[in-house]
Amino acid sequence: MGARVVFHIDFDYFFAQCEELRNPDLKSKPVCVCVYSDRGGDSGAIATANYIARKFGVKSGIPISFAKKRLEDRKDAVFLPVDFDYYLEISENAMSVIKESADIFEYVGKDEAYLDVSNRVEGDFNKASHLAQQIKNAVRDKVKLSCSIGVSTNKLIAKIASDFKKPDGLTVVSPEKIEEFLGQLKIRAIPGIGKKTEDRFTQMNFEIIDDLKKLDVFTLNKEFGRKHGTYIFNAARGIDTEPVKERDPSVQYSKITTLKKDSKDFDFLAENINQLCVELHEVVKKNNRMFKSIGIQFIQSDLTNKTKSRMLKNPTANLEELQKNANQLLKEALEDQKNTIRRLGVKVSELSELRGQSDITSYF
Ligand code: DGT
Ligand code: CA
Ligand code: CA
Repeated sequence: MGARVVFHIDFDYFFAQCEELRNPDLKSKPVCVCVYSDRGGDSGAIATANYIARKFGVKSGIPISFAKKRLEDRKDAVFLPVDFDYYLEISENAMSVIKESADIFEYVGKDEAYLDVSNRVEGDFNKASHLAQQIKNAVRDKVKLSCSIGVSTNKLIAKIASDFKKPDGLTVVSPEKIEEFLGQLKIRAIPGIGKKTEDRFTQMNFEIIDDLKKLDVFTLNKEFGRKHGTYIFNAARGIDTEPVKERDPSVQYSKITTLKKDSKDFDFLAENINQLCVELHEVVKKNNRMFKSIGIQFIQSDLTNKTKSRMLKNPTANLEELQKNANQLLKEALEDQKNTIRRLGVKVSELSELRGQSDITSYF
């Protein structure tokens, strides 16, 4: 087997860039995309922000009120609510452009994908570099979106490389450059190394990936457990054998809401579930899909998660059937429920295409 050539493609400041796309006036302003909780006011968190807003310290996950504080001096700052359906539409358009250039296409999420292109570039990193540039151009021309691409011999290094130069980056790490490229990076550049692991290494006076090579696999396993330890050992050396696996976009649709009050009362929750089903059904209908699996999700007052799902005998696109099943799942899930519930969600998966305009109306 020749050298693998793997791309990781990640759309830049994705939700915020989508907002700029439909309103180009936003491009010169700080833009924050917000997940408002239904509790009113500015309660909620920032999903993402464009690079102008990031200069002021706004980033994913911080409370909306913090972001407003940080952008106090920018009277032109814009705060918008998330519009997932619209982002999904842009994502699907961009993904279908990208897909054409892949031997194997693995959808990861709305804004990222892996491509195996080993065959079509014949293992040649010069050709790979050209192909990556072509993809960036095509996505820009056809969808008006900028993305960053990492190119290397496996998924791990490709992912690290796509993040290396952002936005609008292209980083090619050919086999002979891997050691040099990885060695100088901060340890947290390795995906899966969070704040906790990073802090442990800081205590040992380790800062860059080269420092990690001083530790043998036994020491790492003892410190972080066998799975994580071995992963870190291999990652520091750029070793990753995970294949790019064919996976298509839109494996599921979901809707989630923050309840007006924390509760475990069936009637109150059922009312919310039914409304979520209506909204979810709209998305399913718009995307011309049927679903075979239905699930519900609780985020409980202590922020722990609980899910329950079931598989139907046959795919359907019917709202009543969705509501009936979601209600049954709710009843079952509440049987041994101790905590009250803060957020409630419904999802459908095992999607298939609903073909033919004529039978759409009869199905819905
Ligand atoms: P970048 O760094 O230019 O790739 O920026 P993004 O915004 O594309 O960041 P990324 O790739 O980490 O995340 C993709 C999308 O996922 C982002 O546009 C919004 C969403 N997202 C990321 N982090 C969070 C978060 O902490 N909370 C919520 N609600 N959404 C998030
Ligand atoms: Ca991104
Ligand atoms: Ca991403």
